[in-house]
Amino acid sequence: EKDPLIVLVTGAAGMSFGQIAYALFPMIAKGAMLGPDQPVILHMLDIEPAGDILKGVKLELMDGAFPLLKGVITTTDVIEACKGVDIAIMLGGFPRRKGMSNKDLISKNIGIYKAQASALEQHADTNCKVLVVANPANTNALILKEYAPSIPEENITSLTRLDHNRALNQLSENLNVHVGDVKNVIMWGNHSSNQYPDANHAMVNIGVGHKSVKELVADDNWLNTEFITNVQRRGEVIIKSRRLSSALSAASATCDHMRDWILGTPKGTWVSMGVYSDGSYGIQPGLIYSFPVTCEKGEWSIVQGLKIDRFAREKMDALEKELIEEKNFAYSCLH
Ligand code: NAX
Repeated sequence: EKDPLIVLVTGAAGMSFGQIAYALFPMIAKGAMLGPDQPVILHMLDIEPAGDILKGVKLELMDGAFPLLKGVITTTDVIEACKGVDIAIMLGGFPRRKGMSNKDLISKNIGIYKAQASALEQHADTNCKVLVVANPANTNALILKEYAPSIPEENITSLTRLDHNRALNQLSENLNVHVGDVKNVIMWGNHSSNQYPDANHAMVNIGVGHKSVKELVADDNWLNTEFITNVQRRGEVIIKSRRLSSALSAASATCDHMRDWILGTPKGTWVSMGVYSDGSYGIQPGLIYSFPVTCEKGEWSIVQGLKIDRFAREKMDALEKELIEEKNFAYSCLH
């Protein structure tokens, strides 16, 4: 049997907004994140007022009698939470209240990400892999990187997989094909209300090979209009109807992100991840920017050489600009 991996989940009580953690734990405990033969130990961190809730969730996890789950620690102490961690899923953060701008949110989250980054740097495994989900996810990841300089920069990523999966679903509905037969959309840049799903390179499995989405779609214009707004607004639609924000789809996307990163992407398939920009596609190095990536043996690499049309270029640049502004603002609060 493999040695267990220690998985930290922050925001583990899922106290208010959508409660992603509550949907995520059974997935992790059943092997959906790290594979059906990989035992795990969970470290659940939340803030003091959520301490009791954490204990309740732990009781339920114990009652799940999951064969892969080798231990559960609930804590409100960031250092205890980070000890020996192999994988860190950052769901915790200051929640966006009505009327709060992105800047307000960034300034509220800086202190939190600074403390958690230092604790990870000092107490986690040296090769710890980090996924930031809490918003603003790209910039939170950047702050984390800033305060955990000894964690390799390629180990710090942010989530755009939920948007990626939503885009796959939109294409599948429009083309009336199964979502499992659609691949290679791209989320470029920032997880924000201006997010850009790009289907220019997306493919559909038609049984005897693949056809491009562009070839199959009845109205070419749809890809640059409704398709984009449908993906952008999906979160709001879900909040209206569920009265809570997306949780099971966010948890599933979180598992997809980590599983593909650690166990590898299928041949011929790429996924979207917020990663440290190396200047690919002319994007400023040093931003956490979402790119199409393939993964092998626990390492991601950015898919190179895709042809970018003018429409996509403008969107990519606008999202880069947004991230530069967030970065500059965050750094002005730091230094
Ligand atoms: P919840 O409000 O249900 O849970 C967040 C938890 O974080 C709460 O239990 C809270 O007590 C805790 N927390 C706050 N400060 C903390 C700290 N300093 N240390 C540890 N825990 C702390 O939110 P949920 O719906 O689970 O969403 C979690 C985060 O994911 C939010 O920031 C949300 O905006 C973000 N999302 C990001 C997505 C993405 O695609 N990147 C999509 C889903 C999600 O909306």
